[in-house]
Amino acid sequence: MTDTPSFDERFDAIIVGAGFAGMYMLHSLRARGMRVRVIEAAGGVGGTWYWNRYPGARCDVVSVDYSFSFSEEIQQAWTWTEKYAAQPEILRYAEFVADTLDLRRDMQFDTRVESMIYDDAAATWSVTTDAGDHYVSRFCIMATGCLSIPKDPDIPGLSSFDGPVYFTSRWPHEPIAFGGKTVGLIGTGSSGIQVAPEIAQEADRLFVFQRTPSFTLPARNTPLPASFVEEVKGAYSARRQKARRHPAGHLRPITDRKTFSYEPHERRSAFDGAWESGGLDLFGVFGDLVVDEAANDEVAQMIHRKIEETVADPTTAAALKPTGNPLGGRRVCLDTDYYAMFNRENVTLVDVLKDPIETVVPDGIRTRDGHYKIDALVLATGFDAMTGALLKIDIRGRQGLSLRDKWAHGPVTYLGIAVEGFPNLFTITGPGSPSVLTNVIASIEQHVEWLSDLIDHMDKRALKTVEADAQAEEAWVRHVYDMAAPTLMMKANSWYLGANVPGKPRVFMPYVGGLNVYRDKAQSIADDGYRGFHFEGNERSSQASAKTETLGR
Ligand code: NA7
Repeated sequence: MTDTPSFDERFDAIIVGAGFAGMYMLHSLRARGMRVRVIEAAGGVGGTWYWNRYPGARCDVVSVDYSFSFSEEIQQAWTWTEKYAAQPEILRYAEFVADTLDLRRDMQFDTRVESMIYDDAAATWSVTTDAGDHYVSRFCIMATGCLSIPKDPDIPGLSSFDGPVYFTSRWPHEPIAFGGKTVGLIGTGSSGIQVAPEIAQEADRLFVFQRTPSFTLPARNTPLPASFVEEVKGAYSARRQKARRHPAGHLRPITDRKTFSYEPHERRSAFDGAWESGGLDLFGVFGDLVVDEAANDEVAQMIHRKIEETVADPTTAAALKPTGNPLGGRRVCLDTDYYAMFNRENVTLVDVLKDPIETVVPDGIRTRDGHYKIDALVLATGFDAMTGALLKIDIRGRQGLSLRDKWAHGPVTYLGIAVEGFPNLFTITGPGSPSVLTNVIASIEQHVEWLSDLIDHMDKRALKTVEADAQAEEAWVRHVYDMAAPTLMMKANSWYLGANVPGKPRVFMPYVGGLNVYRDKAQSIADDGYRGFHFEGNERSSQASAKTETLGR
C-alpha cells in the first residue's frame, strides 16, 4: 500500500473494516474479479479481537463454531486449543486466515474513513479518509462491527488522574505490569467481568466499581482434547450445517420446554446441572426464560443463591445480585472465577449505585462517601453499540441525505443490510439483523454470501444500483420490533436498546427471530427477485436498460 494519499482511485467496492466481516467480504468479491480495497483503522486484521486485547478476553461461543465455515482448507488446517478461545488465539486465527487467503494486499491499515458521499449522477460513492485519500467506488460495504466504538465513559475528572488509564476496548499491545499496584476498575459488563480476575491475581489491590450488576455464568473453559478436535474436523460440514439451521448460529443446546413444566426439585436440579456444565447451557434447559417473567425470576433467584453460596461476605454477595433487569435482557456474561474472586483479601467491590462516583481525582476516585486511592484505572465502560461506527462516518446518500439525520430517531434498515436512500451501500450485521444475538461469524457468513449473490444478480442483468424500498424498510423495522416486543429483553436497560449511551434513541436493534428464520426470510426475498429492493439499469451496457427497473415490489 502506498504512503501518499490517492486521489480519485476507483474501486468496484470499498469495504470498511478488516474484522471477520471485512475479511470474508473481500475474499468473496475478489473471487468475482472485483477490484476491492479494505480500509481499516487498526494496524492489522481481527476487528474486535485486534482492539480488545485485555487479559482474560475470551469469546463466549465455543471456538470450533466461532470460526469460518466457508473454507474446508481453513477449517481443517486450523486447530483450536480451548473450548472458549482467548483473544490471542482468535487474533492468530484471523491472521492465519488473512495469510492463507492473501488478504492484506488489498487492505489499507491505520486509516479511518471520514466521509462517504453518494454521487447521484455517476451512481458512485466518494470516500475520503483521515490519511487524505479520496476514492471512488461503486459499492460500499460497512464491515464496521457492532461493538467497535467505545462509549464516552462520561466520568467527571477523568483527565485529572495522575496514573495510567486503560480502556479494555483499546488495550495496549505491550503487557501491563499491575504487580504492587492498586487498581480501580470501572464497569462490570462482559469485559470488566473477564479482566477483573486476571488483574486481581497480579495487583496489590483491586477496587471493582460496579454500577449495575450483570448476570454471569461460569464458562468452565477447558483445553480441547486432540480427540475431540479430530472428531469435529472429521464431520465439520455436518456440524456447520446444523449451526446454519440453529437460531443462534452455533450448537448450543436449546429447548422449547417451559420452566413450569418441571417440578420444583426438577427445576433446581436442571439448573444446577446447567450451572455445573457451564456456558450458556442454562438456556438449553428452560426455553421460556426470555418471555415468561415468573420463569425468568425463578432462575434469577437460583443465580442469586449461587452468588450467596460462593461469596463469603454477605454485603458483597447482596450487591452482586442482579436485580431490576431480567436475566437475558442484558447480555449474559460468561466468566472464570468472577464471584470467587471477591473472596480474595485484595479485592473490594464498591457498589456505586449506593455510593456513586463523584469524580476522578489525581490520586484516585472520590465517591460520595469515600476516597479510593489508586495507581492505575481500567475502564470497561462499554460501546456505542451497533450504530456508533456507522454514524461516526459522515455518510450521505441520495440528494445529500445524511445517515445521521435519517437515523435521528433510531436506525432503520431493510434486513439490517440496506438503507433506503443509500444505494449500493450495505451494512454487515447492521441494526435489524440477528448479529450480536448469534454466533456473529455465522451471521457474517450469511450476509456476505447473500450480498455476493445480490451482486451476481446485478452483474448478470447489467444493473447499476440497488436500493431498499421505503415500504420494505418500514415493514422490516416493524417486524424487528414485533419480534422483540413480547420478550423481556425490552424491559432491560441494555446496549441492545441503546440505553447505555445518554441521548441515544431507545430502539431495540438486533433481530431476535433467530439466524435460521432470518436466513430463510432473506433467501425468500432473494428468490422473489429481491423483493423490497429496486434496481436501476446500467447505461454503459445498454441504452434500453437506463430506465428504472423495479423488481418484485
Ligand atoms: P457493557 O456490557 O456495556 O458494560 C459496560 C459497563 O460499564 C457496565 O457495567 C456499565 O454500567 C459500566 N459503566 C459505563 N459507564 C459507567 C460510568 N460512568 N460509571 C460507572 N459504570 C459505568 O460493555 P462490555 O465491554 O463489558 O461488553 C460489551 C459487549 O462486548 C459484551 O456484551 C460482549 O458482547 C462483548 P451500567 O450498566 O451502565 O450501569
